[in-house]
Amino acid sequence: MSEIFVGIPEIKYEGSSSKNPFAFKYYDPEKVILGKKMSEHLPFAMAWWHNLCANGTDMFGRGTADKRFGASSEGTMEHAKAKVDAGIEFMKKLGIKYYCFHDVDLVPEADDINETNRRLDEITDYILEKTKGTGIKCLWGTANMFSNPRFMNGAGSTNSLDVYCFAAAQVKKAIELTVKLGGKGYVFWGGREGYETLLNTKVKFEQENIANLMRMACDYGRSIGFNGTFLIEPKPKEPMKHQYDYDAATAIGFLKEYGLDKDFKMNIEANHATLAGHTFQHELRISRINGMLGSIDANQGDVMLGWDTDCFPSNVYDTTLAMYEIVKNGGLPVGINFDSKNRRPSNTYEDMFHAFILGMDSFALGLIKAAEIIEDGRIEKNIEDKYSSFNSELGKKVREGKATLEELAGRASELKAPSDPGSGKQEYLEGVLNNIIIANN
Ligand code: XLS
Ligand code: NI
Ligand code: NI
Repeated sequence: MSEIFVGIPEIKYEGSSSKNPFAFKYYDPEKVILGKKMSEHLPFAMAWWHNLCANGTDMFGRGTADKRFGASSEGTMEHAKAKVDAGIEFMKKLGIKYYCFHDVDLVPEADDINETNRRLDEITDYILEKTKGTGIKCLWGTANMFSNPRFMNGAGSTNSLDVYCFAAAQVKKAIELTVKLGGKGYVFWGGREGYETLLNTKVKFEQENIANLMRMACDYGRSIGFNGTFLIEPKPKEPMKHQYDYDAATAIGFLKEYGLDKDFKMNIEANHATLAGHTFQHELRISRINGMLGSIDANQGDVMLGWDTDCFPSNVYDTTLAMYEIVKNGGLPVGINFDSKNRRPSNTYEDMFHAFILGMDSFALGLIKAAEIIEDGRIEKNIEDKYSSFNSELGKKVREGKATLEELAGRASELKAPSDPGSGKQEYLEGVLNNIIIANN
């Protein structure tokens, strides 16, 4: 097979002083941080859809990037195979070991689901053949239950039993493919699972149907040997006005309500967090403290635009605080998927590589800085000190749930007025963070 990304070399680590546009400045896979190699801390994945399918088409104009990768036309099995060839060469050149996919990213969808499934079997055989001996595997798979017009009223939340059966069939096939490709996770992102108006919607009915679909997915997945993690990817809106998996807290509550919390964890996407009015770190923290942090979709939004722009992550403050949560979580059971796309005018093969170099370096630098926050200790010590009044005898009783209102009221009465709870020291702490992030690397 001939080279597709001609002239683009394997991307190597050269250090922060390198000016080579095709080199990593911070991502050094072999470097050991907090006792683990960077490559183990950062299980990076390529999103099939953004990298190999998206060509820059937007609501106002046609595509700007040629993603045929040598195939004579788009929407054919020849093109599907060219995408596999391109994807593998791309991952090899960057040293990326994982990819994520939707069923319809891999092949053009046929009018008959049986033919679509046959195409999926053919392409996944091809992927397995081409990745043999490379160490490249699937990170997670999913079914696209939002693009086809049949899902206009929802997939798991649809009003139509026929459509519900098609959602089930796609989930079944996508789990089978995920297992076949060695995937560690299976994702539900509920793009159409929500509503436009309550004037035509039975909310409880729809939520119960979604939960039943997820329960069937777990039962089926476990029955065919899927030992990985099922994931919900919360998003508050877009495409629907209101989506049921609004944010991590909402999705975790839903999983607990329907007894799915043992099989599922969260796949947190940075840009979805900001759409929900949260920081990325907030969503990671809420997931982590509930034992539900499974995977991340790495990208970033644009405050000036305000929609899911899926930009490649460049903000090192955000990646540092994200990696802090991930390190504190003991790593991620699944991994780090770049659910990110080039901006429309960045339309060359070189731009595809620059985007991943940016994203991988931003996370590598975030990891380095997160380790420094932990080793430096000032921020964590301040938090310990802030809550230290609970180390007293009475404080311990409260923590253990053994105190009574009478006893606490008795202490308040003795004190007459409480002591000053102490400064939050926010500006001091932000200065410490600056000091750590800006210090030389
Ligand atoms: C869309 C989502 C989607 C999921 C996978 O906003 O991020 O790309 O990650 O269906
Ligand atoms: Ni995503
Ligand atoms: Ni998204």
